[in-house]
Amino acid sequence: MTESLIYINGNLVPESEAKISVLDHGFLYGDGVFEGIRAYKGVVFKLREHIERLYDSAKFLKIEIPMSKEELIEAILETIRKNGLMDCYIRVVVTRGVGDLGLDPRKCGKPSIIIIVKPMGPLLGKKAVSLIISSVRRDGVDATNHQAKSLNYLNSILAKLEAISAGADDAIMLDNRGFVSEATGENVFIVKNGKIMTPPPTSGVLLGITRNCIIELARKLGYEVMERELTPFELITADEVFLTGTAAEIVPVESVNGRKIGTRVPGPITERLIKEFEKLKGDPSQGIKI
Ligand code: PXG
Repeated sequence: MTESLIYINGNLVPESEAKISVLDHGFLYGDGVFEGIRAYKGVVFKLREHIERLYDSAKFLKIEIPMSKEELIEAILETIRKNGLMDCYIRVVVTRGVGDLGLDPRKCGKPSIIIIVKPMGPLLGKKAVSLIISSVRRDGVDATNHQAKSLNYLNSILAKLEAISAGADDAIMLDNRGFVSEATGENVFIVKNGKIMTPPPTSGVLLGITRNCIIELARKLGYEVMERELTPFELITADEVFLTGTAAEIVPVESVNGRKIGTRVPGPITERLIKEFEKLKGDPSQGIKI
C-alpha cells in the first residue's frame, strides 16, 4: 500500500516522515484545535462551515492561524487531490506550535498546521448503537467547553472508557446541571410524539455541523425541531434517539442504560432523515468541489 501524503506547515510529506516536535504544545498540553471533515463523491461537505468553526475555535484559544481561510481551503483541496481521493475523512489540526516546557504560550513560535486525509467508513461502524449515561459530566460552558473544538478530549475519553467497560458502544454525557449534553464525539437528538429535540449550546455541546444540517433538513421536511434542555428521563423514554457527527454520520440508538428505545430501530423519522441526508452527499451545493 502506498503511503498517504500529509500536509505539515506547507509541505506534503509521506506519512512515515510526517512528524512534529515533542515540544509542540499541541502534544505537551493539548493546546490546539481541529476539525474532522468529510468529502463525498468529490465534494468536501460543508467545508466553509468547518473552516469558520476552526477559526472560531482558534480565536477562543487566542491562536492566530498563519493562513487566510481561502489559503487553508486551497491547502485542504490540494492535499486531497495529491492523495487522489474523492471520498475521504479530513483531519485539520492547528496547534499552538513548538515551544518549551511550561504552559506559557508566548514561548511558542508559529502555530503548526497539519492536514491528514484518509479513506474512512462511518466511525461507530454500526447500524444501531447502545449507550450508557456516563458519570463523567460534560465540561461546563465556563470551562474547557466543547463549543471550541480543541485538542483536549479527555472529558470525552473518560466517558468513552466508561462505555467500553460497561460493554456499550458509546456514552451520553450530562451537563453540570444533569441535563443531557451530547455523546463523546456526536450530538444527540430525540424524537417524541413526532417532535425532534436536541440540547442547546448551554448544555455544553459542540455546535455540530451535522447537527445544524439535520435541524435544517428536518425543518425543510416539515418537522418541528426544538433546541431545548433534555432530562435523562426524556432521553430514555423517547420514541427515537439518534446521534449525529461528521465521523459517525447519523446513527440510530437502540438502547440507553439497558432500556430499549422505541418500538423499532431505526424509528421512522430517523430513517427518513438518514435517507434525506444521503441525498446531500456529493451535492455540489453542499460544499466545495475538489
Ligand atoms: N460533539 C463533539 C464533542 C464532537 O467532537 C460532534 C459533536 C459532531 O460535530 P460535527 O460537526 O462533526 O457534526 C463532534 C465531532 C473523531 C471525530 O475522529 C470526532 C468528531 C468529528 C470528527 C472526527 O473522533 N466529533
